[in-house]
Amino acid sequence: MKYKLHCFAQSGNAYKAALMLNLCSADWEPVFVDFFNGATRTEEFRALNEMGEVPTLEAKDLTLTQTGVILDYLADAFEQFDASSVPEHREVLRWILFDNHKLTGNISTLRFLRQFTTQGENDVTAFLEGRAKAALGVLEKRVSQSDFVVGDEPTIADISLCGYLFWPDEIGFSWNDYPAIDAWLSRIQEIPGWVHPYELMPGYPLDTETQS
Ligand SMILES: N[C@@H](CCC(=O)N[C@@H](CS)C(=O)NCC(=O)O)C(=O)O
Repeated sequence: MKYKLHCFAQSGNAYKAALMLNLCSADWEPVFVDFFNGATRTEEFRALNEMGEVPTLEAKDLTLTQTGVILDYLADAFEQFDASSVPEHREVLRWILFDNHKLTGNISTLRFLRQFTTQGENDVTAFLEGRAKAALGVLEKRVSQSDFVVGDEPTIADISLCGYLFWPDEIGFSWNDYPAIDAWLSRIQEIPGWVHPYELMPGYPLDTETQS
């Protein structure tokens, strides 16, 4: 197996890397990380990734972390979903950084609080919802202007930005409120090799979900 991806089904960050591998028809296998039982905080995992995060990608002679870096590496390796010029590459990176900071950064935490804790709605969820909606507004405008985020072909910017967006119910959003995002997500789903995160990575359903 050429690539091992340390991941778990509920991670939209890990999904970005898993989806890219699948869309590129890569020879890869998932390695389950038991995040909900603290696996990312163990010394063993920290020896693999000092940041204690998935996705962590093991290739033949290197270990990569951070979705933006992994996506950029894979785009290079497979010559797919890459930018077609240096200025376009800069644009792709610009959207990946926006995603990490403003979209995924807020939406992942909001979903975690709503879906995987019992704390209910509070000032923190209200704050995160406001930030997530502001970022979605930016994305909505962008994908109403072109088929994909950077031009008319899908790039790793799209793969990054869509990481958490196939769980609208779990986040508490409806794509009816974001028609351009809705259409853009459909275009991504039409790319050969697209698979929903819960089918692509191990660990779904959670034990607690099975019991309920
Ligand atoms: N900026 C990182 C974010 C990765 C991240 O936050 N991963 C979460 C799972 S979605 C994680 O592994 N958290 C481990 C922990 O909090 O212990 C990336 O893009 O790869």
